[in-house]
Amino acid sequence: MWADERYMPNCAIHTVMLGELPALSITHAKFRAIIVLQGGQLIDFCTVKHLDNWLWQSQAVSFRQGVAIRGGIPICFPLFGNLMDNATAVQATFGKGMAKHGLARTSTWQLIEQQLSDDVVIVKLGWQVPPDFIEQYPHIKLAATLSFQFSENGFDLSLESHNTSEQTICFSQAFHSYLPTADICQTHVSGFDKVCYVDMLADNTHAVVQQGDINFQQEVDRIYQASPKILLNTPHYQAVFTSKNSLSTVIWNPWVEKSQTLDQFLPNDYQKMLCIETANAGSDYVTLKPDEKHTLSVSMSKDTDFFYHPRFLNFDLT
Ligand code: TA6
Repeated sequence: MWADERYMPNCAIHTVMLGELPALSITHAKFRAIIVLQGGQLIDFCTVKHLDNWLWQSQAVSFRQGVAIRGGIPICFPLFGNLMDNATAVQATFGKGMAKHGLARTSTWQLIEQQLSDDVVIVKLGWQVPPDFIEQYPHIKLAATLSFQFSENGFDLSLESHNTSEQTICFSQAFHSYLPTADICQTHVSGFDKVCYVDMLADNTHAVVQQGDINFQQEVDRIYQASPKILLNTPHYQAVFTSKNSLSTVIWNPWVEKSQTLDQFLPNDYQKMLCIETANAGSDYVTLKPDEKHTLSVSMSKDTDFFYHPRFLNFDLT
């Protein structure tokens, strides 16, 4: 039974200002979350059991209008990465001029729905398509809704895209999730054994096969061609990620040299973060005919029993 926040003093959604940007601060007896309306970007989430921020943000982070925020979960949409690294169908949809990682992460999202209960909070945001997008692509009409569901077990995030134009649209996308670690050298990502990936740092784009866990001893920027259930192992916590309607996963750590080129990124930040990005990216993309919809989702939980359960090895439990 859903309740209104007036009857639930422990549970509330308030608008706060972070630098130049308005954000939704969600307080609940069992969890906390902060979503910046620019980019619809979840930058902070914790539960009573796991009180540290589950998401990483740089100490050099800044909250400025029109500038992508370094941390949390930036939404890359309707393009992941540089246009030229995308499939030709995506390039043909947008032509030249689409900004790296798309426009959604720097556009404003508007609160369209909120539901508060004893156990969960649901927040839905609608994408305000920026005027320069409408001007540049008058023939492309893409509506998008972001849905967050928070609970004491973790959170679910989904991005629904709806093609409201009269032509087919091909786009790429990612939840560019920044995650904290106490030490990147002792951090391992499981779930990708024998999965092919494209190394974005190599000259060629031939797929390489992953052997065992993903470890970090240098810059890593890879598009894995699958979205398995993922276990993140760090020295101070473990987390499980499950996704739907994603056929690729990006794993990224900039290491030393690349760090120096990044905005809002301190020299040693690379030691304390990594990105696990639920995506449709690289050779993978979404095709929507007129009036079709697609929903990309990810869930993050620190209940790792699920990952180790024997049934997990053989069945898709999602
Ligand atoms: O997801 C990995 C990546 O595409 C990298 O190549 C890297 O440059 C990164 O995203 C961050 O991009 P940004 O535009 O936020 O600096």
